[in-house]
Amino acid sequence: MSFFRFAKPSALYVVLVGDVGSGKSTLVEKISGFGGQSSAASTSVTVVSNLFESPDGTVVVCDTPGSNAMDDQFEHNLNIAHALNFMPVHSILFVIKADTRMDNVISGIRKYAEGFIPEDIPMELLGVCITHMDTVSWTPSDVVPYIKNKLGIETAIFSSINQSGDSICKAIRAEVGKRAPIKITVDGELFLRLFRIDNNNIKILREVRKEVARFELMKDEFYRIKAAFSTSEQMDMHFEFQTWMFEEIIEAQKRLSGQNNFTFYGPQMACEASHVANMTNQLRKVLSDVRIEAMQYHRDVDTNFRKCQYCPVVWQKIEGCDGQTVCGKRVSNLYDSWSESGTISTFRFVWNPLKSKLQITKLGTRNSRKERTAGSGSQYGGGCGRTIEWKNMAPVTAPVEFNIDPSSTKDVRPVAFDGVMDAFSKKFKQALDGLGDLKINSRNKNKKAGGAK
Ligand SMILES: Nc1nc2c(ncn2[C@@H]2O[C@H](COP(=O)(O)OP(=O)(O)OP(=O)(O)O)[C@@H](O)[C@H]2O)c(=O)[nH]1
Ligand SMILES: [Mg+2]
Repeated sequence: MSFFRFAKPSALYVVLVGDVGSGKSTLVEKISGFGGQSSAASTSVTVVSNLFESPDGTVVVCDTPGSNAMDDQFEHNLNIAHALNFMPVHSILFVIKADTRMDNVISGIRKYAEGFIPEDIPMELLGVCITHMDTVSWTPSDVVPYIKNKLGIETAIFSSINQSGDSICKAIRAEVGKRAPIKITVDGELFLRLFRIDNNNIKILREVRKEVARFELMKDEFYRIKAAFSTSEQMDMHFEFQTWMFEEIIEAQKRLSGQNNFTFYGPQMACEASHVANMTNQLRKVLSDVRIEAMQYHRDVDTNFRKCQYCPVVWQKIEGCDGQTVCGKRVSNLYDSWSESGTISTFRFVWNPLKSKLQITKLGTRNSRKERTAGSGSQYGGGCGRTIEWKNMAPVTAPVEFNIDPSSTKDVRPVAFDGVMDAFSKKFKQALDGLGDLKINSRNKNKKAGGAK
């Protein structure tokens, strides 16, 4: 007999994910004392997410369907998303079966960790649980240094067939008990970033690889060509190049969709969108490298923000001295501090697919000082016009928009054209709502029964 109940506010919430047959349901049986969840079947046995509480209420664990199933991948991953959204998560434990060769386990974990982009999911949430430890001769201490130091995964738990649920709970408490849970909201966009639901179509996957290789090459070519330009030109070039790369991702998305006649309609929609999203994730990693490099140009800029003594306007000192100026006298962009002549170079980037060469042409220069006054609205561009002095201005915390990681690639949508993303998000939300509320299965009769949320 089971009861549905609220989770204790102090309960640790752990979501188990992993391949078919890796031992997720067996772990859940041990932790909760509920039987009948696991199976030796070759196809995924668990098809929806199920929540269970440990007898002492300290751990709530979620059993999810195998994420690599051949069929129903969308439904399986939808159920995992449902579990992640349920309540703030302490850990997403990747359950992996121990293999005689330790290397195979490590590469399995590496693939899992590399599948995520840190800005999509907080990395501290990712953990691993290696099951079937009774079938191998190596021990946890052989593998923990790799997991924690090399792969940067902080949480590692081990289990074997005869291990008690109590000792697994104890390990979970020890590994994630000190951490605050993190609220995750998987919407259509995050779903496509986190999960793959492609159909292993070799032709499509080959084209994806080609696009990624081309992107890598563009980046390498850029760094090679850039070296021949002056420092200030290099900086202007770098910022323009990352904008061009951003646009090229959308072009690559269109190419992949066109070559494979994707319609983003009907039952194939999720799979097609996932192919594009998978490619996009890989291209984002390349773009992120370029943006991280671009950040270097900001490093000498004084990023302190200070408030005008007379009006609510906040200023960032980008150039000039500590002496007097006028509130509202602004530089319109950061380039000025490097550009001695007050000009910004502009470039054109063209990729030659036949020669696999990038061509960069300098188009000319714009006068940045002219732009500075144009279009500023009022005479003092938003300031009060009174005389201010940096040393007299109160420091303030940077406005939210300045705290955004400049290397972030979240602005790249998984499918960025023709309203596909919005259509997918709508479908995703409908499907998620259709799953209804999740409930926590509990054996503990002494505690008040209730709904899940
Ligand atoms: N020897 C051994 N067998 C295990 C261990 N954990 C699980 N198994 C067996 O592996 C098989 C699959 O386990 P499940 O727990 O059903 O796997 P699952 O991850 O829930 O699989 P799906 O629901 O299909 O995704 C069962 O026959 C379990 O008895 C373990 O630590 N050692
Ligand atoms: Mg299962």
